This record gives sequence, structure tokens and C-alpha cells, in this order.
Amino acid sequence: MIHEKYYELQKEVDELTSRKNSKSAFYNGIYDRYENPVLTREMIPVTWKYDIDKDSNPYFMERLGVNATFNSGAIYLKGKYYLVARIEGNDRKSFFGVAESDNGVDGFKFWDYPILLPDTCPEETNVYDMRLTQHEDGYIYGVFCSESKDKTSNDLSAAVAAAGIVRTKDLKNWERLDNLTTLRSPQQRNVVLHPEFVNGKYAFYTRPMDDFIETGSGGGVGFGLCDDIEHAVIDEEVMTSLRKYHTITEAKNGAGATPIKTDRGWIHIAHGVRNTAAGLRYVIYAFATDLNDPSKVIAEPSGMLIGPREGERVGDVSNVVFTNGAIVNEKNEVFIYYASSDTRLHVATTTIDKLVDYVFSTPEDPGRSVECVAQRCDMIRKNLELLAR
Ligand code: BGC
Ligand code: BMA
Repeated sequence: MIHEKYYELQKEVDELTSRKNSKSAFYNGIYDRYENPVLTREMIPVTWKYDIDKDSNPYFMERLGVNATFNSGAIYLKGKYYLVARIEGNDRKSFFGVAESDNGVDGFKFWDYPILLPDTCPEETNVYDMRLTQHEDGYIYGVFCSESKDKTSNDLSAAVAAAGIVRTKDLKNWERLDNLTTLRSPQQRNVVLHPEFVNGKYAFYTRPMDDFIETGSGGGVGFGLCDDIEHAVIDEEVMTSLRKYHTITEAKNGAGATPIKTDRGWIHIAHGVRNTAAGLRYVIYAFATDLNDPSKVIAEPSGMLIGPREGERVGDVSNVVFTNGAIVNEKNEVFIYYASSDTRLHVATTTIDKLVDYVFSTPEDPGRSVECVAQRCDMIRKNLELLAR
């Protein structure tokens, strides 16, 4: 017999997932923020958390709680907006679930079941942060972080991060391929498959790391080619967007959303990390690479594109915004899905025209306070002259 509490709780979920979203008062001319997050743990179907049978669950206790819904891959298929969300159980294990919406800013509803990946890696403990790529070979690829215990160390938190690869045509049936091997980098996280062949090969943005947390000698976002996607091996990784001293990418950086193709170049929406007394601070930034050589950075607007603001600053891992998915629809509207503080998922909307203007017309970071203030003074002078006319 179904417990009566089920109907009450599911009604709350339905109300939340059918709630309309609207643009917030935030303004910077680059993108809009929204009043409500697009995914929260409260939007998880009741059937995922509760045994709804009164006989086996007389107190209607949550049996398998969900702690967070955040870093989501995103894809636009036949007029619908799909997120492959990172869902974290109360048991700290993450998994993926598809949520679908008609307009990209509200109404995201999870499908009946989360994604059960083929169990091909017995050592894999956790999976997260899937990037979805509609590749020109006809498949949709999902590249995610596959995390295992580092058995060479006695430290219980020592882990190994690798890039797992799956592919699908319908987001329902997923085929698991070999994890990516990078011959020159011991660990990988934040790997993204480029949507087009480059010199006839599959191309990946990588993030070489010396160990699980520290990128060490890893200088930034890498780029490498491989012949066989089913057994992907990358030898050389060339550097694209670099880590730099006293910038938002000082501690680490990594590719985020799958690169967006525009007339002027590939636009990348990535994350940069710096260390602070309060721990790592994650922000989102953008850069562009060359259409013919997608490893070559051609524009680097100064500073961050999205930083954690107000309520976004607080959560399980506070002071974090992170993106691994964006959608462009047929009207050239852009939906950047970003999570805050490893807790919930938001959307920021803009257009291709605005993104191009932002990436190519925002000045670069000159690198030193004195030059940054001179850059600002130049703009102020021009403004004051115009105002005085
Ligand atoms: C967490 C990730 C985090 C990574 C590095 C993993 O165990 O699940 O969210 O990015 O550690 O801190
Ligand atoms: C990482 C990412 C994310 C996460 C972030 C902050 O390195 O891969 O999963 O949002 O740390 O914890």
C-alpha cells in the first residue's frame, strides 16, 4: 500500500519543478542571472529517496537521501534542453541523472531513473562532472571524472582521477569506452571532447595534474589528439589557457562547457581557482581559441565571467561556482549552467553576439596593479570627456 505521505511530498516536488523562473535584478550587460536555481536536491523525485510502501516503510523515512544536485553537462536535442546532472547521495557517491526542460530556465524534471553506467571499472569509486559533446561522428559523448582510491598510498583520502568516456545517441543507452590514457600526465580531471575532428583525429581538452588535488607542473588547460575514441590514448598535450600568477587561475584551471563555435573562434567557458585563507575559490572565466587550430588561444578577456554571489557563496564547498555545460539554441541564445558551492545548479543566459563581444572586446589582464589601474583610468578619462561634452 502506498504511504499517504508520498503524495504530499511528491506534490511539493511537482510544485517546485513547475515553478516559473525569471531574470533577477543582477546586471552586467554580459549575461542575466535568475531568481531560482534550475536544479536543487528538493527537485529529486520522491521515489529516488523513499520506499513508498507503507508496509516496509511505516514511518515514511528517507532511506536513500540526496545531498546535492550540481555540476551538469548540457545538450540541446530536438528543441528540448537536457541536463546530465551530478547528483550526490547522502553517502557522498555521485551519479548522473537526466533532467529535461522545454525552455532551459525552468521546468527541469528528472526522468524516472538516474543513469546506471555500465560497470566496467571495478576500482572506480565515484563519478562526476560529465561534459556532453555532440560530435560530428554522430554520437553524443559524455566525458566525466572517474575517481578511484590511490592504492599506492596509505593516506585514506589519496585518490586517482581519470577521464571516463561514454557515448549514446538518446541519453538512454550508454556505451562505456576505455578511460582516456594520457601518456605524459599521471591524472586527469575536467576533460572535454571537442565536437569536431582536428586533423582527422578526436581532440580533447585535458587538465594534466601531478596528483589528485594539485596540478603541480600542469600549466593549465591542455589539448591533445587521439586516433581511436574506443581506446583513447593521448601522447603530447599542448597548453591552451594557462595558469598565471596572481590571476583567477593561479592555483588551477580547467575546461568547463564544451567549446561553442562562433564566426570569430571557439568560445570556452572554463573555471579558474585561486587559493585563499578560506580555501580554494572557484570562478568561471572565458577565452577563445582559433577556428582552425582550437589549441591556440586568440582572446582572453580579463578576470572572471561569473563569480559566486550572495547565496551562491554558501554550500557544501563554499565560495565555488563551476560549469561543465552550456547550450546554444537555434535563436543563438546561450544558456550557461553553473553550480554554486557544490550544492545547486543555476542558469545564466546570454546570446552568441554578446558572448563574442565580451570575449573579443573586453581588455586583457595586464597582470600588475599599476597597469590595471592605468587601464581603468583610460576608460574613466574617455567617459569623463564624453560626459563633459
Ligand atoms: C570531489 C570533487 C572535487 C575533487 C577535488 C572529489 O573527491 O568529488 O567534487 O572536485 O574531489 O577536490
Ligand atoms: C573540483 C571539480 C568540481 C567541484 C569543485 C569544487 O575540482 O571537479 O567537481 O565543483 O572541485 O569542489
